[in-house]
Amino acid sequence: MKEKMYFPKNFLWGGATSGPQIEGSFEKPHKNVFDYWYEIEPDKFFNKVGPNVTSDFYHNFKEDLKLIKNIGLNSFRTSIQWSRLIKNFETGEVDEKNAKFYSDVIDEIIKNDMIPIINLHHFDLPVELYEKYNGWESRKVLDMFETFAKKCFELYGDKVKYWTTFNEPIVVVEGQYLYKFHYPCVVDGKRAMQVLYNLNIASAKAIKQFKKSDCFKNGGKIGIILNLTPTYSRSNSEEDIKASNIADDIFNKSFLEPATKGKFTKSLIDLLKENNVFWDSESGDDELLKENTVDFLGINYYFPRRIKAKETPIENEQWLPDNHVDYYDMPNKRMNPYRGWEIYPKAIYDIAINIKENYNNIPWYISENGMGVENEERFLDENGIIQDDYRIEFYEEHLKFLSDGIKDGSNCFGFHCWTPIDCWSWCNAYKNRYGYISVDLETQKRTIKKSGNWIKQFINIH
Ligand code: BGP
Repeated sequence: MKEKMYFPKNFLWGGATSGPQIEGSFEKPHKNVFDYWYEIEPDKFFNKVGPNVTSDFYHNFKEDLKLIKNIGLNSFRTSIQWSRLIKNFETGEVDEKNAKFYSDVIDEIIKNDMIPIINLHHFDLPVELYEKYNGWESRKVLDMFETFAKKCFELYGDKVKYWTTFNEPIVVVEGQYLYKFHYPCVVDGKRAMQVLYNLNIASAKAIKQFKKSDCFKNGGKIGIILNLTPTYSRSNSEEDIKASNIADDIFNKSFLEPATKGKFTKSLIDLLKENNVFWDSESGDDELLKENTVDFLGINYYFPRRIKAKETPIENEQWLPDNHVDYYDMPNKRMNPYRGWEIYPKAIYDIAINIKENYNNIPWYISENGMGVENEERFLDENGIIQDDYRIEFYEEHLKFLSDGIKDGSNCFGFHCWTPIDCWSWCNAYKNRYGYISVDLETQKRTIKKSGNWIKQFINIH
């Protein structure tokens, strides 16, 4: 018999998505970097499907939220698109129609007895802020982000109690400045490290505004969502461990430490200084970081990071993180072949214990976990229901390790799937589907998959 899993009372069972991945770009006053990239290079997107319509949440949100509630979820995360809400980035003047749209969405989440978690940035920098000011490289853009955050707290702080500043900020650094999967696809280690620093400052600035807001005074909480990809060293050799510590410093601790402890690790600072890629800062930044740490963490977990000492020649003329580390292709690892990501559920337990032991057991939740699979129509049964048993198995295994972490004292308050309803996935568009509920792109028809019925039951008995 399977051991019973344990999840505390009032656990948040939910699902996550983001504005740019569901809404469609209807009626937006500005374009974000993905809207623009699709316009100039549609070939970069799977089957040339762009962000224009996505799952059309803009028009369907009432029905969608009802469906999500109907599969038993009690909380829901989405993001407010900066490029949708704000008309004038300098003054923070809002687009009234879109301000009402987000207000209606939040009301509807609450009406369906779900707790809204609202995120402020999900890879969706307004493109003109890149073209005019170099985006996240510029302090001016950080100030504009602070203005946007303040506006959001003013507009919706009376209804939304859980806020997050950024989703996976390290992915912005990776995508825009290192590995070319977000527009403008720059490869520049020094600029990447400046952006890494600036995003931490932007998050602290938003938190500073939050702490001045009525929402905070009334008990609201603010966090950040990090894809803490646990780093595993190939062996215990000194060289492998050194490389894996460097990867951990650059890709995990670079946001985790400032967000929770208000400062960067000394080892990261030393590494960047030694390599002449240390960032520029302004006076007052250290205090800003120190005074504006998060109340909680959202952790997105998909796959582990396996590292070995650098063996391949360094091909770059400039400094890049990969000059220090090689990725270790572990034999016999379990893979999700569609997304190309390793499946390793135990990492969730390791995350739980790491937070407990090294981060003061700060409240946290799994803000994304899920399995993207291509061509799910293969699994349609005679009633037109996708039999996604692989997804059920994936979730059961991950939840088992989460439950173990909670039993061992980790302060986890929720589990959100990625994602309740199939949505658009950046350059992969609709290639891999993640939802408990499928979307037919031709008709926009929604159908609950087998996993949607499973999660409802699972929540019921836990
Ligand atoms: C996370 C992002 C999501 C989502 C998810 C699935 O990193 O926060 O936006 O897209 O990954 O990944 P993908 O869409 O690349 O398959």
